[in-house]
Amino acid sequence: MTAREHVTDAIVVGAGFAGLYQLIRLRDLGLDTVVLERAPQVGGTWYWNRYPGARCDITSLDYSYSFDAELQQEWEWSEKFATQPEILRYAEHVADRFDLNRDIRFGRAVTAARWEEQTQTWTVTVMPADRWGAPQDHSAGELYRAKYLILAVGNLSAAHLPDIAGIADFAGRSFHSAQWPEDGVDFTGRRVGIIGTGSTGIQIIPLVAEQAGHLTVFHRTPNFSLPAGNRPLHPEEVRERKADYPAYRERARHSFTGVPVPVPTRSVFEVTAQERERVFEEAWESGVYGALLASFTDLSTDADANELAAEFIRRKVRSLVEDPELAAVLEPRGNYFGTKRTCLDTGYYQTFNRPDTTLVDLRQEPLVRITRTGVATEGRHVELDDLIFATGFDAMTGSLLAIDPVGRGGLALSEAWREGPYTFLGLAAHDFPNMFFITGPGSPSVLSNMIVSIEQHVDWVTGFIERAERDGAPAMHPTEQAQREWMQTVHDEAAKTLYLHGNSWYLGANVPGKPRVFMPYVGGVGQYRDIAEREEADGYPNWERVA
Ligand code: NA7
Repeated sequence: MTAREHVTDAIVVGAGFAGLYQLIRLRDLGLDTVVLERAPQVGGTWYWNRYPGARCDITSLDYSYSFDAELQQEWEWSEKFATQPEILRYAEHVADRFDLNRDIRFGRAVTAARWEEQTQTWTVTVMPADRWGAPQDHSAGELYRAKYLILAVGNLSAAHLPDIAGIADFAGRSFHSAQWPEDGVDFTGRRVGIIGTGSTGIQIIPLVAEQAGHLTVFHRTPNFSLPAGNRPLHPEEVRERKADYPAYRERARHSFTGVPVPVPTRSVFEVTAQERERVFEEAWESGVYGALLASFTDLSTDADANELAAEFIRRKVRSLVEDPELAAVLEPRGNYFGTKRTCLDTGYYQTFNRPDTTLVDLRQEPLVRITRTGVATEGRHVELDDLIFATGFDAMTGSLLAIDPVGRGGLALSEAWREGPYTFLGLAAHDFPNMFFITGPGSPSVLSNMIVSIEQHVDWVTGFIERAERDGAPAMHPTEQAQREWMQTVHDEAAKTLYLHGNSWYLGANVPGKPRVFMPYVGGVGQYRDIAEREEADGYPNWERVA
């Protein structure tokens, strides 16, 4: 391969919300920056996840950038929870408004990154991407070289297709939720099957049920889902929020999840059963991410307290699903409430009251194989025209390890992370100088309002680079000790909670063979921000120059 080479100061991988903001901030520093993006346009996860019903589970007035006062005043959200097309339009608006596209190379899949000891730069290999973002045409590769490499590749961007026997045999149409055709899919009159009832499946199911001739849901673990209570935004509430934005955003930055819900002060055991019910009911109705889990101090830490909330939700499911046998399948069990990301739905449970929707309980009749014409379980064969996989992601590490950067001494990230990810603050890794993660493992990002975390990480990394540039741009990485201690902190924070007991993608539990390590920092975005700011104020004591 004779590759063309481009030299810049910084390379950002990914043009989602993290990459876009990082480009803006690096331009502020006067650095020549290029963004490499495998999709044909900006948006990241909001470009790929175009399945029916795709929405954010954080309210639109929260899930938006705060860095520019005019931007947040001028943009108008239409609903409490924005749809994927609206969020994508917002990303496009930001790209236009700040003239970002001129520094973004679209349709480029990054296939490798290597630290060159001699020149103290990163060399990144890029191939043209196919319509799903995969590299193609290896003869047309390019090389990019820069002092700084920032991986803004997202946490939920490596689609996971389970290893089910016969998966390639299916002769009908099949779709993964995160690789949805750009022009949509018409299911009218068709026999559709869906595997996966996480946040994604729970959004897809009610809409496909409405359109399909018949929908069969292959259901394994029942998740906790709360009503989103979605609705158009009232002009008055928008006006109020916009007037209060500076103070509100500041509260969000120092809150636990990046959404400033009231901090609980009471144990669930301190109140009467009547009061408990009232508080749970209010949180259930609020449609605010994290509200029910944060309604008492001990729901995430005490198994008995958690069970009270879990049982409240099971009662709700029983009241929403008419057939008691179906309700029993759907009642969330097997994980503590909140240890997997709680789903928000619009009419999910009610969908199972439809005569044209069938629920197949894979715990009673395990899935045997996919055939040419449908899905076989131990109990039946379901004939299908279309099959949807809402089976999630190789989360948090999947898209980083797909690039598998090679750092000092030829050390590959996959080797350094053989037993699970090691980072300092989720922002950088020892032996990978001048390379940064935005929302990396070890940061609170996936437990938070992602945009609040993204802005914090990008600002921090920008501050770090600004200081490095002032100091003559030395190659820096976090010390091995700091990294070890941070991962211990991440584990210790999780061990105070019930999170370690959930079979979640936070733990890598959804991908066979993945190291079972709890990856996000659960101490909250406010506490995390304090730690990161102290590191900066103290002059980065946990970093060292590479020799
Ligand atoms: P999730 O939450 O990882 O859900 C994946 C779903 O797919 C879940 O119901 C799984 O069941 C199911 N699954 C996966 N493999 C299989 C097999 N082999 N057989 C049957 N069922 C299977 O992914 P989502 O896309 O819904 O959500 C990811 C995040 O995106 C979400 O947390 C939000 O933050 C946004 P299981 O639970 O493993 O029994």
